Amino acid sequence: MSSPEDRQKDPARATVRRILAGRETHSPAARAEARAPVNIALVKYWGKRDDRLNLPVTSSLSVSLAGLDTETEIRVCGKPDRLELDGRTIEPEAPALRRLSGFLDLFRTSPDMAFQVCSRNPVPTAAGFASSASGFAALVRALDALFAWRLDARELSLLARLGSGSACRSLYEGFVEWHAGTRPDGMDSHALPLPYTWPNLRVGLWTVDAGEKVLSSREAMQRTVLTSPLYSAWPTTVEADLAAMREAIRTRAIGRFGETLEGNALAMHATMLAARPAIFYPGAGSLEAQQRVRAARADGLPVWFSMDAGPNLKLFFLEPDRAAIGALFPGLRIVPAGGSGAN
Ligand code: 2P0
Repeated sequence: MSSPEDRQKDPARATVRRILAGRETHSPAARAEARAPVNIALVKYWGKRDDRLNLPVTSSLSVSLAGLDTETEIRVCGKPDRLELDGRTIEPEAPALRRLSGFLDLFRTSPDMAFQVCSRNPVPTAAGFASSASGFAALVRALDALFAWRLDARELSLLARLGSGSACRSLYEGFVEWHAGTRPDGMDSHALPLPYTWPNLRVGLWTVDAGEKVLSSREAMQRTVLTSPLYSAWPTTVEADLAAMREAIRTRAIGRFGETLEGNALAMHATMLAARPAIFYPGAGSLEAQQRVRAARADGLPVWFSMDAGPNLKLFFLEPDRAAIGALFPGLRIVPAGGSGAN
């Protein structure tokens, strides 16, 4: 008889079976490696309609950060699974390794097959800089190489979603929309790139605290959906913000872009504040930095912030304002976003 955990995984196994149906089963290579970019949501994913398949309540829209990739190497080894993260060996019972093993269960071709995964993140792990997203995206690419499946980006996006919802967006560069889909089996819930670029868009990563977050976004999301009286307003907020954001990106309208992303992030945090018990990710340093952004804007500097499930800020602005913003936030890590391409 299958265990409760196995039954839980059933719908995820069904997704994997459907995607791999018709692919030749190759014996795995000895090792493979792959990379995938960090993505930051401009219109957030917050809440699931199915937590076994990571199916979201709403669509979401993100931008991938150029040159900020998680790099992952995978090897087949004897049991048990092993994980090395940023050069650190993870303890067998640690949540990160249990989660990884649960995901790898979907792909083992024999019961005693195990994997050794080494992953290197360009940003602090689990501090709200979205490293689980790039981590699972890099992992499914590495698995694809290891087993020589040759899946396309849509199929890889579907698989990455099973590991972590937002990972399905890290399969693409530039602006990306994760379409929520409507099917109960989730086969229409995957990301696709938007056909727009914005070459002088910049993101500044402002680290308030690089420590691990206290409450995982998985738990926070679930508690918000179940207990927050403000959650019922979230789907309509997202729908309006998605329309505004697509248009702002298409026309490169920085004011509308900034107002929409900042408003969406604050609305997401408002749903969490009203959860019982309340969820509050910002620390004193985050609130002070938010105030600095507002004051700069009042002085005429076009800069906006976003925040995820952690205390750190992401600042959005255009290249000509880089020096002014760097002076305001000394040591700010500035990266290009919005893809390359002709102006
Ligand atoms: C996002 N976040 O859209 C939102 C905004 C955090 C705040 O997606 O449970 O790690 O693995 O599907 O993807 C973080 O949640 O959650 C996240 P699971 P995930 O980027």
